[in-house]
Amino acid sequence: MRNYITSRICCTFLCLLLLSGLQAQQQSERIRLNQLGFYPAAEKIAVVVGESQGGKFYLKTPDRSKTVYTGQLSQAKPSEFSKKPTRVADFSQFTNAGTYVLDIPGVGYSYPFEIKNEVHKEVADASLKGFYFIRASTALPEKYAGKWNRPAGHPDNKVLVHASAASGQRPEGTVLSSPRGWYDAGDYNKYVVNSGITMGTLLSAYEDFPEFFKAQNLDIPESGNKVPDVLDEVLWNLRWLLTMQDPNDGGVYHKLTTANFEGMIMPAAAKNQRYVVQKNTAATLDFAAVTAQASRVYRNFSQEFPGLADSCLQASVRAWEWAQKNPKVLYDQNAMNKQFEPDVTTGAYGDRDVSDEFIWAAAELYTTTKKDSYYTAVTMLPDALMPLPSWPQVRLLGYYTLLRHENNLTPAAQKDLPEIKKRVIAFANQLMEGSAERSYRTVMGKSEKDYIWGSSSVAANQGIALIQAYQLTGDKKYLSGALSNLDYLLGRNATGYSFVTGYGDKPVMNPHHRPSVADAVAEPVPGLLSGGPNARAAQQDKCTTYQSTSPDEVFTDDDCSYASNEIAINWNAPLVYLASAVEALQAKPKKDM
Ligand code: G3I
Ligand code: 9MR
Repeated sequence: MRNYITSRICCTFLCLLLLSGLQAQQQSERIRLNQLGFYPAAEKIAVVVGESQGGKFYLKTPDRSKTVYTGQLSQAKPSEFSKKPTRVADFSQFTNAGTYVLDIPGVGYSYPFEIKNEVHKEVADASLKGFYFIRASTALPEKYAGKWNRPAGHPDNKVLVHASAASGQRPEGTVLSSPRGWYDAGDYNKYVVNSGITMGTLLSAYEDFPEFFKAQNLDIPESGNKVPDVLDEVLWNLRWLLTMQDPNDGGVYHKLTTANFEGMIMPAAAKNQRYVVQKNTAATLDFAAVTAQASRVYRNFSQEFPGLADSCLQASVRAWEWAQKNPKVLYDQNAMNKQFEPDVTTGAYGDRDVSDEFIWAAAELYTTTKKDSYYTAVTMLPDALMPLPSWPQVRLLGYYTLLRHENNLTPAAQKDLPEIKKRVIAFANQLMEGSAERSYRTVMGKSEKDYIWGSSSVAANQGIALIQAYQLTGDKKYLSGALSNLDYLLGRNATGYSFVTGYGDKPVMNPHHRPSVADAVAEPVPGLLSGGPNARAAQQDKCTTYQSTSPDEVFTDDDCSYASNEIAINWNAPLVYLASAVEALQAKPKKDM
């Protein structure tokens, strides 16, 4: 009996000890890392945020029974924006494939993550498949869309010409058919300007890494034809885009939209009248750029798509000519609403400077046709600025294209190429500056200005610029920099979220995305990139659930938050580029990653 009691006491004591041990070490969201994992030979960084005692960290098997690597946490350092203490755990030296957790005494242990080749393959595929999920004018059958299947919405075969877009041949109220395309974002409208950079980015991803995309299978209805899925997907939007040009004069409508945003309903339930609105120079030039690039790319698939490349080029040239005649027609929604009925209150995408759109369109038309007249029609290097690509800033898309085709250009461009190359590398160096000393060790976050509406696309577009520099120089520091921003998007950031729906242990769950809100599925539509922290988000969308005012933390995983947690095609496209590029490059690196 005494033995029994003693053993019960011992057992209880042991259990308590074990329990208290377990309580002390719990999974901790304070350990910020790429929640998917790392390539074996790449840099591997985690950041501990908040007070911690420092000392050693342990890389362990997921059950924490075995330690495979021990390292030293860095000195504490205040985060640049919130001033919270941060420490870095760098375990880059450990290269063995497997699944692990980081165990940090006094803090807890991390989400499990993998070290393996192709660690970003699934997210690269999913981010492109995200475009399939936001196709307009079609049903998504279960076979391809799984539990996110839905009936068709927005046939867009009875779209009206808005008063702002009326012309002699197409007076107000003319009925047009303009089906297909992708929904822009959390809303259901289709905007030419934003389609421009999106398609340009996806087509450039294909032009830069064709082998990667040729091997990809997204399980979309067109998979299995002889065309890479990325080009099938882009074609869904291209077919729509081509209908946005007025065949009578070559000008391009700004957008296809309802007068006001629809409610948070499914596509099939959204029945409000849709319009095409005012032609303008930015939309027309973005159209010219993309159709010129498409002509070049789809020319290699002329058996599958007879006539497509020629139609694209013809459309591009006509758009270019319209813009030459109408170089300063800006889209000003407020001014438009003073003049025409009904008022249009959906996304404005109003760009006040179209000089970069001229550069991009000229670069694409020139590269496709090799006609010097396009190149010389613009000042290709008007100043030393290198603005990061975004929907109103497309100059660099033109530069990237010229560099990509450098061996196949005429002397007109050849003379500028060394300077353009120099500027892209200098721009990459500028982006890299200070990233090794920054608390999160990412290129993203150098300035508060990185945290704008759609900041995730800032991180992804910085990544693309760094990939360009890597392609030009072969210097692996640029590739590491690009990867640091992918790490940022997948969890190594001040919010602790993976910004890609469906990927990571703590992914965003409640994006401002109508189907994700309105369907009966708990999980949001997968593969979509949330906009991310935005210093001014609270003022912009008036959501009341923000927890912080630190620019890198102004984010709320709440569907009220369109200024920090919407999704959008021009954010997903650079994610596709970045994730696909690092995958392609790790499979066939110029040097070790
Ligand atoms: O141009 C100024 C710049 O001069 C200034 O330095 C900077 C400081 O923040 O602001 C710049 O303007 C910003 C503009 O984007 C251009 O980047 C505005 O403040 C900012 O409010 C604006 O946000 C845009 C937002 O629509 C509101 O118009 C986002 O870029 C854009 O991605 C977003 O797009 C919406 C569509 O309208 C509708 N569909 C959904 C989509 C995603 O949210
Ligand atoms: O849903 C809209 C989103 O796509 C836009 O980015 C955002 C800003 O233009 O506007 C959202 O719509 C909101 C509207 O502006 C104000 N009323 C509430 C709407 C959605 O909840």
